[in-house]
Amino acid sequence: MTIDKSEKKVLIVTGSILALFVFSILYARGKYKSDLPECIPYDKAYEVPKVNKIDDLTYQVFAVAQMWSFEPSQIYIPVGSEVDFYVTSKDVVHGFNIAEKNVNMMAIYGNINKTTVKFEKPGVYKITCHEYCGIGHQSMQADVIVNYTNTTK
Ligand SMILES: [Cu+2]
Repeated sequence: MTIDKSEKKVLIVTGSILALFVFSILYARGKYKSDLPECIPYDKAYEVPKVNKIDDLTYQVFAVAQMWSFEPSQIYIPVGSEVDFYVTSKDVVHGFNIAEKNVNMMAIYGNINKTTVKFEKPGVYKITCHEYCGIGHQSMQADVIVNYTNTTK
């Protein structure tokens, strides 16, 4: 059994493209420390928006998206904090993107997505919805305000 020359070429090209894709994923994972958001078991407690202070530089944020806002809408944390975001939605599917941070998650009803972000530089980091969710979509924003010591409850 022989393989046609042109079939051989197609196999080589396809194999090279696949290898390039796999390499790109591994490279991005290493260089940009990209990670998949964690999916954790659903619990009604996550539907109550809040900021929990674990210690001076460790916080938990229960972020709740709903048409058309995020709660809490202002999150105050000191510089150098590490924040665990637990994201859910009360209605439709929303997006959860934090500017300048490698966070691009979905907020889904009945689901909790978790990610951890470290804020090393002071500033205001915008959280926006990047999944079209209706007429008020463009006004869905919240702020992570870094370099303050008081926290929203
Ligand atoms: Cu939206």
